[in-house]
Amino acid sequence: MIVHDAESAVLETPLELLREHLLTPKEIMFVRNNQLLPGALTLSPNPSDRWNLELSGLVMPARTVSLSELSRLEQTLTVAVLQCAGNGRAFYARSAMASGTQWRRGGMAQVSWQGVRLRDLLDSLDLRVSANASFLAAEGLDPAATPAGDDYEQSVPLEDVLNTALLATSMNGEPIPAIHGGPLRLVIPGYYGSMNVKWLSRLRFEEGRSSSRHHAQRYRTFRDRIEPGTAPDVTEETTSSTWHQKIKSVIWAPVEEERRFPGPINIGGVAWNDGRTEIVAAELSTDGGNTWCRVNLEAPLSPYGWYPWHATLWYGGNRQLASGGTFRDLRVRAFDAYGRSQPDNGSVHWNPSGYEWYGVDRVKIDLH
Ligand SMILES: Nc1nc2c(c(=O)[nH]1)N[C@H]1C(S)=C(S)[C@@H](COP(=O)(O)O)O[C@H]1N2
Ligand SMILES: [Mo]
Repeated sequence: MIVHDAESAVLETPLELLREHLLTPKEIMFVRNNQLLPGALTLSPNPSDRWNLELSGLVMPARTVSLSELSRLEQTLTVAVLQCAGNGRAFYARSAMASGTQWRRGGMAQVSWQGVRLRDLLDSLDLRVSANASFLAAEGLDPAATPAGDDYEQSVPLEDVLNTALLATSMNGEPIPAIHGGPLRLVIPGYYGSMNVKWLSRLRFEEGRSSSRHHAQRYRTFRDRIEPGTAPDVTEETTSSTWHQKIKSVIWAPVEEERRFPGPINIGGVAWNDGRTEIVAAELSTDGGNTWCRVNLEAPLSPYGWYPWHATLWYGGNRQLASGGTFRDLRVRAFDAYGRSQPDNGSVHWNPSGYEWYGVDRVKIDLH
């Protein structure tokens, strides 16, 4: 793993490992903790048999739900891409460096989650949510990083997630590992990783959004274009939360600066988005973006999953290069059914914290 922070555990998956699996095994799955956790980061802050999920706010009656109660309710299985909103942040440095972990492409994973859909939980426990409740606030049990710091909490639009959000207890067919939020995690397929609150302890149904710094100040992008390197004030009017994942594709083979010799070169990667609109095509350029051709796109395991794509480039060799080698610029971009794609220059969406990078992916390979 690429260790960005060993103390709190911020770990990125190298592409050479990520591309080996359709479902990312827990052993190589990226980790992003905002807090310092006790127990060497591998222990759940509370044992499963004493875990309670508190449901409060604009819901009647307010109550707690134990894990064994959850396990008796109807279970739903979903495959989804979990991606840190900061994945790709390092590429913003092409215009100005954004602050935070310099993730490249490996701050993501595709896993299967199992749990109880929020809608099913409310229906089967006969809970009534007030019509005034527009947001769902989710709180994790991890302590704030400093005594005065805010708890990790996020809110999401209730209506939008009611049928998709999962109170997940299993990942890839086994109990969710503690480091990934076990025993209970809020999983919102299609949403950025930051909204998938680990060690879920409380869900509040509310009229407004969470005032936690992690929600109100962090994990936001500016609605209008801002000058790279500047940091305008963050207000509710000028910024949006990192909720729905933007359409994105990456090249994960070959990897950056990989050396290739005459013969076929297998190029491949994945494309994905928020799962609300089908991805219909991906295009590859082998000449730095001048010309593009369609690549083979495979169906995803779920609308929220990766669409694998691949192409073969024939490299005939070039005697003039025999000694030195030369770089070839590969680029990929995906399109959804609405025709939406990725910006050629991802930095047009520059923001101080470097969230939601979804620029055309570029990889240089070294031809010999
Ligand atoms: N309680 C809690 N949930 C959290 C976080 C956290 O620090 N605390 N980090 C979030 C962020 S920013 C990301 S990208 C994902 C990372 O999930 P993973 O560690 O399972 O890969 O968890 C999210 N959920
Ligand atoms: Mo994240």
